[in-house]
Amino acid sequence: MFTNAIVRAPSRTFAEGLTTAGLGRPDLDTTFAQHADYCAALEQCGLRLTRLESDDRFPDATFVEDTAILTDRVAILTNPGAPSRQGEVAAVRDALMEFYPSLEAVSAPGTVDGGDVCQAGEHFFIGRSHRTNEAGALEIGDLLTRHGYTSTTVDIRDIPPLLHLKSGLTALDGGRLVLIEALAGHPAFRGYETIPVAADELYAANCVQVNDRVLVAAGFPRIQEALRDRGYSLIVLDVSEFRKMDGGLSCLSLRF
Ligand code: CIR
Repeated sequence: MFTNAIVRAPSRTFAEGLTTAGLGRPDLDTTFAQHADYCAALEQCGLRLTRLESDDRFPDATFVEDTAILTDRVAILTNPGAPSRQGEVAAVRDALMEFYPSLEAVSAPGTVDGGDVCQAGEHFFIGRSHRTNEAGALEIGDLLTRHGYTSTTVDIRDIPPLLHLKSGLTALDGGRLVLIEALAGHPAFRGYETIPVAADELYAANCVQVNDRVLVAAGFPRIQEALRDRGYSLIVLDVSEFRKMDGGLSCLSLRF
C-alpha cells in the first residue's frame, strides 16, 4: 500500500521542456488543470501529497518520477540522463529526507531516469535507454541487490517510440504486466501474465496502480476495457498536455 506521493506543479516554462512528440505546444492553463485533477486522483486513492514548488529553471521538473526510485527498503536519487534535468534532483532529495533515514544516489558517469525502473513485486525491470546508460543501469541493479531485490535489464534503445521503459510497461498487482507488443517477446517478461496494448493505444501502456485503483489515460477505450474485465477499478485522467511533452501518468508522481 502507498500512503504518500511527491508531486511538483508544472512551471510557467513547462512548454520549453524536452519533447519528441510532435503534438504541438501544451496549453498552460489546461496543463495546470490536468495536474490538479491528477493530484486529486492520488488523494482519492488515499495518498498524502507532498507538493514541491515549481521552478522555472526546470521545465520538465513536474515529471518527478525520473528523479528517484522509491521502495519499501531504499530510496535512490537518480542522476537524470538529460543534462537539463539534473538540477531537478535537489528539491526531491530535500523532500525525501523527511521520509527516509538515508538516501542512496546514482553517481556520474552513471545516468538513470526513474521512468526506466519498474518494480514488479520483489523484482525490478531496468530499462537501458537513451537516458539510462550502462553504468547507471548497473549501479541501480547493484543497489537493489544489496537491498534484497532482483533485477533484469531490458534494452529499449531500438524501440524508437519509447522514451523510457515504463512508457511501454506497467506492473500491476498479482504479477500482471501491461505491455506493448514490441516488448512482449523479451525474455525478461517470460512467465508473467500480460495485458497487451493495441498498436494504436501505445501511449496508454503507461498507467499506474495506486492501492486499489488504476490510473489510466483518457482516450484509450480498449486498454480500459481490458483492465475492467480483469477487475481493476479505474480512474481515467486526461493528460493530453503532458503527452505533448513525452510524459505520462506515472511520471507525474513518486509514490511510496
Ligand atoms: C523528458 O523528456 O525528460 C520529459 N519531457 C518527459 C519525461 C517523462 N518521464 C517519464 O516518462 N518517466
